[in-house]
Amino acid sequence: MTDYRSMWTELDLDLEKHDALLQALPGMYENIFLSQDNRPQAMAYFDFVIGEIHGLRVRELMDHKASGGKVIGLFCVFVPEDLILAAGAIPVGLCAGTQFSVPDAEEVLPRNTCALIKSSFGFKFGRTCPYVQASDFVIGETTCDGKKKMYEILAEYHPTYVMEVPQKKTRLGRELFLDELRGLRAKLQEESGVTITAESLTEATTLVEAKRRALRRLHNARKARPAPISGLDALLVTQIAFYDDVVRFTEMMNALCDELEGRIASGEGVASADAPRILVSGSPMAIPNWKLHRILEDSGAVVVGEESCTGTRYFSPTLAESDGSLDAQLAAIADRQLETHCACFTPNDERIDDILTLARGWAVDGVVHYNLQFCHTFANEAVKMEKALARDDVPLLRIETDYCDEDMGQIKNRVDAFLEMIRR
Ligand code: BJ8
Repeated sequence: MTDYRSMWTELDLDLEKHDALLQALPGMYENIFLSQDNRPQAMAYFDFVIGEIHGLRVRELMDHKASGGKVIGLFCVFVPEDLILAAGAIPVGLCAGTQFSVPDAEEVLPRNTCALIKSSFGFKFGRTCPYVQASDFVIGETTCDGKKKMYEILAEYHPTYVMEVPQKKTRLGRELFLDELRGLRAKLQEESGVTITAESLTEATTLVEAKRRALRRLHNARKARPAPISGLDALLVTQIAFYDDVVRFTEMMNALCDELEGRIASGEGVASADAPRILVSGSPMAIPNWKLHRILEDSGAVVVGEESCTGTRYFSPTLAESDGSLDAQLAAIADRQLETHCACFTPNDERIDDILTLARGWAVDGVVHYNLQFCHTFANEAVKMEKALARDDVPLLRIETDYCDEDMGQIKNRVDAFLEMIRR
């Protein structure tokens, strides 16, 4: 086992707290992931990545910095990874999914803030995340109110740049966003000393599109009955997509998909063919938030899709072909990003359409709407969604929770009752 202590010291981590965090992970991972039956063999790579979550990947980032490159932290899928890669920098997702860092955040942020925001901020404030410590700066965005106000406070502790995301998918909204992308390009160039050219952007978008294609391939494999992979494993690889090396990740994803397609051809699955098929929709589940999937799959369901930013909203929108000029490529990126149907938009009926399409195409028996407490945008949108699903006769369960374990028993009871109703 490599000793990374000197690297963590160099990153100014709070070593005592960080040790406590790392000690909790292996047992939890073993219980949740390694205990699953009939996992695809190609998951071994992703298990390795998690085993090295604060080790090898962080070492790679530090080596990149030592050779003059930049590392940039992100919190939202609206910030385009391709533009960052085109500046010779490495993007890493910093949205966090653990209760561990929430108490630190609550020393500063209002308690009635969503757990994702508190967990992300708490990692910086408590100096327990090597990724934020390794980042030269972070890029926030004006999506929900909680996030955009948190960035103002975060800026007191870490270099922070905020780009504006429009509230409406209108022509003016698109122009505003395109202008923000130009501003982001200028910022990236200034920080990295690298000029983003048409060629470097094409190279970067090709890599990122290949990663998205591999994620879509996995998503399509989950249409099969029986499901060839658990929802837990599918969620895990999507979470890893936010911080792993883009080329290596894509290669490993395609190896996983080869195996899954072989399983589909031979009728092999991870659950019985009559296991209730569930679509999870709503707030993103940042690593290591596996709470709802674990409850659902422990109760005998199989999760076949995630309509979330750790799911379809991350990889489904495709990048249109352009004439290859820098302007046209930026416009194509703007168009693609604005196809992300986040609840921060108004109106946002396209998201309801997406959920209905997924429910039909993935032969879903029920939808579970996952809402982080104090996330008002998704909570309000669930009202419309409930009506739309009722019209299509698709059962819906609405779960509102945070990162604590205390309500797991209560959620399990509700999930059991929901699955029982589906089975009947
Ligand atoms: S594009 S979903 S990643 S903003 S859960 S912090 S919305 S209060 S994460 Fe998101 Fe971008 Fe939208 Fe996706 Fe606020 Fe809600 Fe918390 Fe959220």
